[in-house]
Amino acid sequence: MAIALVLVLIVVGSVLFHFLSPWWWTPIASNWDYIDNTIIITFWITGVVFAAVVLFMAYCVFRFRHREGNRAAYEPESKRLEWWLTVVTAAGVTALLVPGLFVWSRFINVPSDATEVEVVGQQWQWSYRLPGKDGKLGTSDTRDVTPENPLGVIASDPNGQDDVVVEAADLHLPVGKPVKMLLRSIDVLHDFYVPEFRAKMDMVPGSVTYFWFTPTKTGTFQVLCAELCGQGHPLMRGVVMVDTEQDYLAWLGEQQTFAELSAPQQTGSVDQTPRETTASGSKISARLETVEAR
Ligand SMILES: [Cu+2]
Repeated sequence: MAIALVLVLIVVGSVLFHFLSPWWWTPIASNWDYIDNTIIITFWITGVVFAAVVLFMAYCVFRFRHREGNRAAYEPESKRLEWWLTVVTAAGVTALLVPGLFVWSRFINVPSDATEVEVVGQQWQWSYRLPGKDGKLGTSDTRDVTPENPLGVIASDPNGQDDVVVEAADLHLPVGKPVKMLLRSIDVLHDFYVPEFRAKMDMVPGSVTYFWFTPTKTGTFQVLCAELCGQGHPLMRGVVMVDTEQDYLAWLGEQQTFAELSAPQQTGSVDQTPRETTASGSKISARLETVEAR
Protein backbone atom coordinates (compact mmCIF):
# COMPACT_ATOMS: atom_id res chain seq x y z
CA MET A 1 0.00 0.00 0.00
CA ALA A 2 2.81 2.40 0.96
CA ILE A 3 4.67 1.71 -2.32
CA ALA A 4 1.50 2.28 -4.37
CA LEU A 5 1.04 5.61 -2.57
CA VAL A 6 4.66 6.62 -3.24
CA LEU A 7 4.18 5.88 -6.96
CA VAL A 8 1.04 8.04 -7.08
CA LEU A 9 2.90 10.84 -5.27
CA ILE A 10 5.74 10.64 -7.83
CA VAL A 11 3.22 11.28 -10.63
CA VAL A 12 1.47 14.13 -8.81
CA GLY A 13 4.83 15.65 -7.82
CA SER A 14 6.20 15.45 -11.37
CA VAL A 15 3.13 17.12 -12.87
CA LEU A 16 3.15 19.87 -10.23
CA PHE A 17 6.89 20.40 -10.71
CA HIS A 18 6.40 20.75 -14.47
CA PHE A 19 3.68 23.39 -14.17
CA LEU A 20 5.12 25.28 -11.19
CA SER A 21 8.73 24.94 -12.37
CA PRO A 22 10.67 28.08 -11.45
CA TRP A 23 12.57 28.00 -14.76
CA TRP A 24 11.25 27.84 -18.28
CA TRP A 25 12.50 28.90 -21.69
CA THR A 26 13.90 32.34 -22.21
CA PRO A 27 11.43 34.55 -24.14
CA ILE A 28 11.59 33.71 -27.83
CA ALA A 29 13.17 36.28 -30.20
CA SER A 30 12.95 34.54 -33.57
CA ASN A 31 10.47 33.00 -36.00
CA TRP A 32 11.02 29.49 -34.56
CA ASP A 33 7.88 29.08 -32.44
CA TYR A 34 7.57 25.76 -34.33
CA ILE A 35 10.42 24.48 -32.16
CA ASP A 36 8.58 25.46 -28.97
CA ASN A 37 5.36 23.85 -30.22
CA THR A 38 7.19 20.62 -31.06
CA ILE A 39 8.73 20.50 -27.58
CA ILE A 40 5.32 21.12 -25.99
CA ILE A 41 3.82 18.23 -28.03
CA THR A 42 6.72 16.05 -26.84
CA PHE A 43 6.10 17.09 -23.22
CA TRP A 44 2.41 16.17 -23.53
CA ILE A 45 2.99 12.76 -25.07
CA THR A 46 5.87 11.73 -22.80
CA GLY A 47 4.09 13.23 -19.77
CA VAL A 48 0.83 11.32 -20.40
CA VAL A 49 2.74 8.06 -21.05
CA PHE A 50 4.87 8.55 -17.90
CA ALA A 51 1.79 9.21 -15.73
CA ALA A 52 -0.12 6.26 -17.27
CA VAL A 53 2.75 3.79 -16.79
CA VAL A 54 3.52 4.81 -13.20
CA LEU A 55 -0.19 4.89 -12.21
CA PHE A 56 -0.66 1.46 -13.79
CA MET A 57 2.29 0.22 -11.73
CA ALA A 58 0.68 1.68 -8.57
CA TYR A 59 -2.60 -0.07 -9.44
CA CYS A 60 -0.83 -3.44 -9.98
CA VAL A 61 1.17 -3.15 -6.77
CA PHE A 62 -2.06 -2.56 -4.86
CA ARG A 63 -4.43 -4.90 -6.73
CA PHE A 64 -2.08 -7.90 -6.92
CA ARG A 65 -0.48 -7.54 -3.49
CA HIS A 66 0.41 -10.68 -1.56
CA ARG A 67 -2.51 -12.39 0.13
CA GLU A 68 -2.54 -15.74 1.83
CA GLY A 69 -3.80 -18.47 -0.52
CA ASN A 70 -3.50 -16.33 -3.75
CA ARG A 71 -1.39 -17.89 -6.51
CA ALA A 72 -0.09 -16.11 -9.62
CA ALA A 73 -1.27 -17.54 -12.96
CA TYR A 74 1.42 -18.14 -15.60
CA GLU A 75 0.38 -16.48 -18.88
CA PRO A 76 3.43 -15.82 -21.08
CA GLU A 77 1.56 -14.89 -24.30
CA SER A 78 -1.41 -12.68 -25.00
CA LYS A 79 -2.07 -11.91 -28.67
CA ARG A 80 -4.66 -9.30 -27.82
CA LEU A 81 -2.43 -7.40 -25.41
CA GLU A 82 0.53 -7.52 -27.83
CA TRP A 83 -1.63 -5.97 -30.57
CA TRP A 84 -2.77 -3.23 -28.28
CA LEU A 85 0.75 -2.43 -27.11
CA THR A 86 2.09 -2.42 -30.69
CA VAL A 87 -0.64 -0.11 -32.00
CA VAL A 88 -0.50 2.34 -29.08
CA THR A 89 3.34 2.49 -29.09
CA ALA A 90 3.45 2.98 -32.87
CA ALA A 91 0.90 5.82 -32.64
CA GLY A 92 2.87 7.46 -29.81
CA VAL A 93 6.22 7.25 -31.60
CA THR A 94 4.67 8.57 -34.84
CA ALA A 95 3.15 11.51 -32.98
CA LEU A 96 6.57 12.26 -31.48
CA LEU A 97 8.43 12.10 -34.80
CA VAL A 98 6.09 13.59 -37.41
CA PRO A 99 5.91 17.21 -36.15
CA GLY A 100 9.73 17.22 -36.01
CA LEU A 101 9.97 16.26 -39.67
CA PHE A 102 7.82 19.24 -40.72
CA VAL A 103 9.85 21.60 -38.54
CA TRP A 104 13.14 20.16 -39.84
CA SER A 105 12.07 20.72 -43.43
CA ARG A 106 11.39 24.41 -42.64
CA PHE A 107 14.63 24.65 -40.70
CA ILE A 108 16.85 23.59 -43.60
CA ASN A 109 14.94 25.25 -46.47
CA VAL A 110 16.33 28.75 -46.41
CA PRO A 111 14.17 31.58 -47.83
CA SER A 112 15.68 33.07 -50.99
CA ASP A 113 15.91 36.58 -49.49
CA ALA A 114 18.11 35.46 -46.55
CA THR A 115 21.52 37.12 -46.29
CA GLU A 116 24.49 34.98 -45.39
CA VAL A 117 26.53 35.40 -42.23
CA GLU A 118 29.46 33.16 -41.48
CA VAL A 119 30.17 32.13 -37.89
CA VAL A 120 33.61 30.75 -37.10
CA GLY A 121 34.12 28.82 -33.88
CA GLN A 122 37.58 28.41 -32.45
CA GLN A 123 38.94 27.45 -29.02
CA TRP A 124 37.44 29.53 -27.35
CA GLN A 125 35.95 32.45 -29.19
CA TRP A 126 33.43 33.43 -31.85
CA SER A 127 34.23 35.35 -35.01
CA TYR A 128 32.02 36.35 -37.91
CA ARG A 129 32.22 37.28 -41.57
CA LEU A 130 29.61 39.16 -43.56
CA PRO A 131 29.48 39.56 -47.33
CA GLY A 132 30.56 43.00 -48.51
CA LYS A 133 28.94 45.14 -51.20
CA ASP A 134 28.98 42.29 -53.74
CA GLY A 135 26.67 40.28 -51.43
CA LYS A 136 28.94 37.23 -51.73
CA LEU A 137 31.26 35.63 -49.21
CA GLY A 138 34.67 34.71 -50.55
CA THR A 139 35.95 31.15 -50.18
CA SER A 140 38.03 30.24 -47.15
CA ASP A 141 40.30 27.46 -45.98
CA THR A 142 41.55 26.55 -42.52
CA ARG A 143 45.06 26.12 -44.00
CA ASP A 144 45.08 29.87 -44.79
CA VAL A 145 44.52 30.86 -41.14
CA THR A 146 47.29 33.16 -39.85
CA PRO A 147 47.31 35.87 -37.15
CA GLU A 148 46.64 38.46 -39.91
CA ASN A 149 43.97 36.29 -41.54
CA PRO A 150 42.18 34.70 -38.55
CA LEU A 151 39.29 33.32 -40.61
CA GLY A 152 41.40 31.83 -43.41
CA VAL A 153 39.86 33.90 -46.22
CA ILE A 154 41.49 32.92 -49.51
CA ALA A 155 43.24 36.10 -50.62
CA SER A 156 43.14 35.24 -54.34
CA ASP A 157 39.32 35.08 -54.37
CA PRO A 158 38.02 38.54 -55.43
CA ASN A 159 34.68 37.86 -53.68
CA GLY A 160 36.46 37.79 -50.31
CA GLN A 161 38.21 41.17 -50.53
CA ASP A 162 35.19 43.22 -49.40
CA ASP A 163 34.03 40.68 -46.78
CA VAL A 164 33.53 42.24 -43.36
CA VAL A 165 35.62 40.45 -40.74
CA VAL A 166 34.47 40.62 -37.10
CA GLU A 167 37.12 38.84 -35.06
CA ALA A 168 36.29 37.85 -31.47
CA ALA A 169 33.78 40.70 -31.12
CA ASP A 170 30.00 41.16 -31.04
CA LEU A 171 27.86 40.32 -34.05
CA HIS A 172 25.07 42.67 -35.05
CA LEU A 173 22.04 41.65 -37.11
CA PRO A 174 19.15 43.72 -38.45
CA VAL A 175 15.74 42.92 -36.96
CA GLY A 176 13.10 41.29 -39.18
CA LYS A 177 15.49 40.12 -41.92
CA PRO A 178 16.06 36.39 -42.48
CA VAL A 179 19.69 35.32 -42.12
CA LYS A 180 21.40 32.11 -43.10
CA MET A 181 24.11 31.27 -40.58
CA LEU A 182 26.99 29.37 -42.19
CA LEU A 183 28.84 27.57 -39.44
CA ARG A 184 32.54 26.70 -39.55
CA SER A 185 35.07 25.54 -37.02
CA ILE A 186 38.80 25.86 -37.43
CA ASP A 187 39.84 23.40 -34.72
CA VAL A 188 37.41 21.08 -32.89
CA LEU A 189 33.63 20.55 -32.70
CA HIS A 190 31.68 23.57 -31.46
CA ASP A 191 27.97 24.41 -31.54
CA PHE A 192 26.57 27.88 -32.14
CA TYR A 193 23.61 28.39 -29.80
CA VAL A 194 21.56 31.46 -28.94
CA PRO A 195 18.73 30.20 -26.69
CA GLU A 196 16.34 33.04 -27.63
CA PHE A 197 16.65 32.21 -31.34
CA ARG A 198 15.60 28.57 -30.67
CA ALA A 199 18.18 27.39 -33.18
CA LYS A 200 21.55 25.73 -32.89
CA MET A 201 23.79 23.52 -34.95
CA ASP A 202 27.07 21.67 -34.52
CA MET A 203 30.11 23.13 -36.27
CA VAL A 204 32.28 20.43 -37.76
CA PRO A 205 35.90 21.11 -38.76
CA GLY A 206 36.24 20.63 -42.52
CA SER A 207 32.60 21.22 -43.42
CA VAL A 208 30.08 24.05 -43.39
CA THR A 209 26.79 23.48 -41.58
CA TYR A 210 23.94 26.00 -41.53
CA PHE A 211 20.57 27.05 -40.21
CA TRP A 212 18.44 30.11 -40.82
CA PHE A 213 16.20 32.30 -38.72
CA THR A 214 14.59 35.72 -38.62
CA PRO A 215 15.32 37.79 -35.50
CA THR A 216 12.00 39.24 -34.33
CA LYS A 217 13.10 41.39 -31.37
CA THR A 218 15.85 43.95 -30.95
CA GLY A 219 18.14 43.41 -27.99
CA THR A 220 21.32 41.78 -26.76
CA PHE A 221 21.53 38.00 -26.74
CA GLN A 222 24.17 35.67 -25.41
CA VAL A 223 25.90 33.13 -27.64
CA LEU A 224 26.77 29.85 -25.97
CA CYS A 225 28.83 26.95 -27.19
CA ALA A 226 26.65 23.85 -26.93
CA GLU A 227 29.34 21.28 -27.66
CA LEU A 228 32.03 20.40 -25.12
CA CYS A 229 35.16 21.73 -26.82
CA GLY A 230 37.97 21.74 -24.27
CA GLN A 231 38.82 23.37 -20.97
CA GLY A 232 37.70 26.86 -22.06
CA HIS A 233 34.26 25.60 -23.21
CA PRO A 234 32.22 27.26 -20.42
CA LEU A 235 33.90 30.59 -21.19
CA MET A 236 33.15 30.37 -24.91
CA ARG A 237 30.54 33.11 -24.84
CA GLY A 238 29.67 35.75 -27.35
CA VAL A 239 27.09 38.44 -27.96
CA VAL A 240 24.62 38.95 -30.79
CA MET A 241 22.92 42.33 -30.91
CA VAL A 242 19.75 42.60 -32.93
CA ASP A 243 19.46 46.20 -34.12
CA THR A 244 17.08 48.39 -36.01
CA GLU A 245 18.11 48.80 -39.66
CA GLN A 246 19.61 52.25 -38.89
CA ASP A 247 21.73 51.06 -35.94
CA TYR A 248 22.81 48.04 -37.90
CA LEU A 249 24.06 50.10 -40.84
CA ALA A 250 25.90 52.43 -38.44
CA TRP A 251 27.67 49.43 -36.88
CA LEU A 252 28.42 47.90 -40.28
CA GLY A 253 30.03 51.15 -41.40
CA GLU A 254 32.57 50.91 -38.56
CA GLN A 255 33.73 47.39 -39.42
CA GLN A 256 36.83 46.50 -41.39
CA THR A 257 36.91 44.50 -44.58
CA PHE A 258 39.31 41.68 -45.30
CA ALA A 259 41.20 43.92 -47.78
CA GLU A 260 41.63 46.62 -45.12
CA LEU A 261 42.82 44.13 -42.52
CA SER A 262 45.33 42.47 -44.82
CA ALA A 263 46.72 45.71 -46.31
CA PRO A 264 50.41 46.08 -45.34
CA GLN A 265 50.60 48.21 -42.19
CA GLN A 266 52.74 51.34 -42.44
CA THR A 267 55.21 51.48 -39.59
CA GLY A 268 55.03 54.61 -37.48
CA SER A 269 51.61 55.49 -38.89
CA VAL A 270 49.12 57.18 -36.56
CA ASP A 271 46.62 54.48 -37.54
CA GLN A 272 48.41 51.85 -35.50
CA THR A 273 45.89 51.93 -32.68
CA PRO A 274 45.40 48.47 -31.23
CA ARG A 275 42.26 46.93 -32.64
CA GLU A 276 39.31 45.76 -30.56
CA THR A 277 40.22 42.22 -31.62
CA THR A 278 43.61 42.42 -29.97
CA ALA A 279 41.93 43.53 -26.77
CA SER A 280 39.49 40.60 -26.96
CA GLY A 281 42.33 38.20 -27.74
CA SER A 282 44.19 39.17 -24.60
CA LYS A 283 40.93 39.04 -22.66
CA ILE A 284 40.56 35.43 -23.76
CA SER A 285 44.09 34.44 -22.82
CA ALA A 286 43.53 36.10 -19.42
CA ARG A 287 40.35 34.03 -19.00
CA LEU A 288 42.24 30.89 -19.92
CA GLU A 289 44.89 31.58 -17.33
CA THR A 290 42.07 31.70 -14.79
CA VAL A 291 40.82 28.35 -16.05
CA GLU A 292 44.26 26.79 -15.85
CA ALA A 293 44.73 28.16 -12.34
CA ARG A 294 41.59 26.35 -11.14
CU1 LIG B 1 33.11 25.54 -28.32
